[in-house]
Amino acid sequence: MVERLTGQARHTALRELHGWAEVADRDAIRKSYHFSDFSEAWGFLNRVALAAEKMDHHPEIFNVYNRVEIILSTHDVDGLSERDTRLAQAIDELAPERDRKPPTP
Ligand code: H2B
Repeated sequence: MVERLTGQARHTALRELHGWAEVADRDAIRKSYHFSDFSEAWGFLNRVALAAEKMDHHPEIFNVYNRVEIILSTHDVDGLSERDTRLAQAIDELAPERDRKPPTP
């Protein structure tokens, strides 16, 4: 059973992410990625699609040429859940290094 992320668990889960921000008008998180061209952006989206399908959790994807915005939220709870933060981590692993969390020294 998936639950909406609240309180300390939510705070901790969001702190673990890099570059993801809470959406202002709904319970969701968003991040923008930038690529050198459309082909690179679409290559990334192909990998995101495969990861999402494997996790049975599906992002909202917005693409304009070399820009990609991804919004994550869980329909089943009408808000943010651990499924979103898990997918956010997985997406970041597919992203260019500049868009990932810097390694801890
Ligand atoms: N994706 C998202 N973003 N939220 C969901 O609640 C969700 C999903 N539910 N993908 C999944 C599929 C559900 O419909 C299936 C049956 O597991």
